[in-house]
Amino acid sequence: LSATPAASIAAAAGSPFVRACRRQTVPHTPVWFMRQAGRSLPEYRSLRGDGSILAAIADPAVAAEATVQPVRRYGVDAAILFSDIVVPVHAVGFGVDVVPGQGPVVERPFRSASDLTRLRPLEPAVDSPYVAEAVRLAVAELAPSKVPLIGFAGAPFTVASYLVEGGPSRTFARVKSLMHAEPGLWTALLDRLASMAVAFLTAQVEAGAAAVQLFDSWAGWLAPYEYEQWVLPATRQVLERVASLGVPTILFGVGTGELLGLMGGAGADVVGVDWRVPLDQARRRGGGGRAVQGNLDPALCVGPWPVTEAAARRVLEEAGTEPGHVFNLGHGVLPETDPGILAELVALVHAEGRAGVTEGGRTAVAG
Ligand code: 1CP
Repeated sequence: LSATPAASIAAAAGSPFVRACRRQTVPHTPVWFMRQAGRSLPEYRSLRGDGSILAAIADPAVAAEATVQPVRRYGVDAAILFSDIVVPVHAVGFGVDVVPGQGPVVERPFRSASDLTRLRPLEPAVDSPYVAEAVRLAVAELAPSKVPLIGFAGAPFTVASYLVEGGPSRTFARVKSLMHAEPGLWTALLDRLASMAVAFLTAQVEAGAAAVQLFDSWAGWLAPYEYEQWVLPATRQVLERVASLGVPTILFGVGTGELLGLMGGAGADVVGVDWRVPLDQARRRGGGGRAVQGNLDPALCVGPWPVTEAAARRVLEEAGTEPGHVFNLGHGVLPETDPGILAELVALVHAEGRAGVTEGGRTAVAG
């Protein structure tokens, strides 16, 4: 492990991905895919076998290899750490497991003030040292290709939704009830989760992550007033505290069309957008001043290729020519996706993307 974390972050500053996050000119539109490491890759399935995902995450060599696989396979412009949004709460012993085919499941859901005692502050070096180790291994592996690594955490609301609901939910009825009925307890819960997210992200950046994404996947199930009053303050707190680390920040959620103005003001450099809002409108709703990330419908990546191609060209058209577009899907890669289609998609985005793209990569990187 030669390069120091600070050196790898400095090197990443010239990458198309980091430059696009900062709305600088780029030699080509950068692209990566949420859930790019996963079941759509045969090499991932053979690496993982049938073991628990939390065990794979806790094995730095396995986690680093799963992180790097999609870069080799697809030629994407960024890797994302192989981990999960429930790792910090698992690491402090809240009692979370990740069940195959289902997702996070909580043994004793969060119901009352006494449950706060099960959410002590995260000490990454003690509670989850394998995360920083996986970052260091992946960053060392990626160094020759100069591909930056994205660290991530779950945003306070989305992590709270699993703790309160006890698992994946379609209605979010319990978590909304807690928020409305017990605002004091709700705020205390979100404060704890915000501090854990800051600690988790800081450890990843200190180990060499060159950008961070905050996943507020289920924020779109809230009305704007609920988001503004009960979710945005804790989210903003995470983003503001992480901003001092000096790496770009991305805030993403699904179904957030009505929240994009609020999310644009949360403090992230980049706002992630799902497929429901065309990127030109998303840029306006985000209030300007932010880069956008997205937003090809993952369902249209299942193929056939002409379907994917036409939809991807539409996204590139809507992204326009202003700097500040990171191409991605509107949510995670579906397991049934053909890896060959994603590889073709990367080539198409590199050839046809126009947002902030200057002729000749060298002048672009100097600009
Ligand atoms: O055993 C398995 O393979 C289960 C599938 C799986 C994987 C591959 C889970 C369970 N987590 C992960 C890894 C993971 N999780 C990554 C790294 C892989 C990559 O992106 O390349 C990331 C970024 C996450 C983040 C995550 N976990 C989110 C935010 C992203 C999103 O999809 O919105 C969420 C909501 C989770 C919870 C979770 N973990 C796993 C599942 C199936 C779910 C979703 C459950 C639900 O629908 O509520």
